[in-house]
Amino acid sequence: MSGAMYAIFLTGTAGSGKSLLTSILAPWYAGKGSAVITVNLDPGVVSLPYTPDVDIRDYIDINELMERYQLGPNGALILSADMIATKLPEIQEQIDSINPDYAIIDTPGQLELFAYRESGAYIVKNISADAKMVIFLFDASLVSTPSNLVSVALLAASIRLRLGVSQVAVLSKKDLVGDAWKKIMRWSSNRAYLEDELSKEADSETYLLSKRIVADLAKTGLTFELIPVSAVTSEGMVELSGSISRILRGGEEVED
Ligand SMILES: Nc1nc2c(ncn2[C@@H]2O[C@H](COP(=O)(O)OP(=O)(O)OP(=O)(O)O)[C@@H](O)[C@H]2O)c(=O)[nH]1
Ligand SMILES: [Mg+2]
Repeated sequence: MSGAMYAIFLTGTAGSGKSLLTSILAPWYAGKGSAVITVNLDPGVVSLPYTPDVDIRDYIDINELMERYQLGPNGALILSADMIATKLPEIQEQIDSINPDYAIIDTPGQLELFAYRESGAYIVKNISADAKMVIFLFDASLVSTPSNLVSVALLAASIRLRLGVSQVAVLSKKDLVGDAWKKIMRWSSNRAYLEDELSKEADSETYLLSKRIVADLAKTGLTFELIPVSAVTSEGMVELSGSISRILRGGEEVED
């Protein structure tokens, strides 16, 4: 063991499967002999499919915020998201005291609260780890049309710019969509095919815009090579952990 600590943030649209993937990534790495912890950064979550080793809810109580500041649920969510950054010292101290090889960090369901306000970018930038990366989940049930895929790809690119760390793109919930994942994979890996399918689906204005977006994403290297994964059947975990290793360890494949 090298002694390095790696931080992996799970991001994606609401309900895309961040928490469930967190719950299977941790035992996956543990099964390879790595020391791994889960970190919940969602102050508003009621129940989780795993027991977090470090939990922002120990420091931020959303019900108390609602009462103390007379806020509705959305106001409390915004305030709690903004408060996440102020709790970084406590979170960091807890992580350091465990000193794991991997910290799997589950982020709030409301992507825009985490990624577009200051707190999320602050946490990603300032958390202390030897290497950091983001897994962005493309929900297979959401990217069911070519233009939906382009919209979510644009969101992923925007998260890449906001958070400023390398990203692995996952097509989540593969088991839920029958064979449709194959078509999604073909759209995402073959630009000419995607453009052709876009031209059939969308009105001409949407088509031209989508085509420009796809071309620009490709040009800037902000492409999305999706890894199809199911957190229910564990399909795709070998490929996903391979991609994670390549990013975290700068290309070299290292035995755990
Ligand atoms: N069949 C199937 N269901 C999944 C998979 N991943 C997640 N789900 C289900 O999708 C729903 C949302 O999953 P979560 O893991 O809570 O998603 P999330 O991104 O953490 O959601 P929020 O934090 O609320 O935004 C749950 O009912 C999960 O059981 C998967 O790979 N396959
Ligand atoms: Mg969640």
